[in-house]
Amino acid sequence: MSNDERTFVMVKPDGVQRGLIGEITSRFEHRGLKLVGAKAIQLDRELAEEHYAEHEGKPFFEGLVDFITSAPVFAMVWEGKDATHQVRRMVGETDPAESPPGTIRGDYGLDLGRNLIHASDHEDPGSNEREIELFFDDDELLDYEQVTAEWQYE
Ligand code: IDP
Repeated sequence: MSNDERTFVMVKPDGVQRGLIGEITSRFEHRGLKLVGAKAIQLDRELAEEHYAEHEGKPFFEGLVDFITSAPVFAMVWEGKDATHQVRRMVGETDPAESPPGTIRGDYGLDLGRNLIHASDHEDPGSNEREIELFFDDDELLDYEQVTAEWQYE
């Protein structure tokens, strides 16, 4: 398994408004993942609808697009061993009420429609790369050595 898998993560408007960007980001830093891209952006409906295209037609779709475009989000790309799967484990279940304490949604959320964070789905192969491409240009992503790598990987 390579140590350079990249995954897409986004603090949603509720996380940004509640001042949780730092709390959430520090979890990925402390885990040893490498930050290779980050930006605060305001999503427009076109990008939001494309990002959530798989949910089009579902009863919550319009509300989800309204919510995700209602205020800025903080988009990131994290890199590391098994990054997509490991980040999803740290995020928890889709519904914060079902997410165990210790996960981001389980520690900071209570309601399905305000679950703080998006992360690429490890059960949907290629979703990480598709989402990174949708949100970031190539020249917004960094390529650098993490000086702690030899203390994190055998
Ligand atoms: P995920 O964010 O855990 O990957 P998905 O099933 O891909 O979950 O759903 C995308 C987002 O849509 C969820 O994070 C949540 O914000 C919203 N969502 C999903 N299911 C419902 C629902 O039944 N009611 C309201 N919002 C929902």
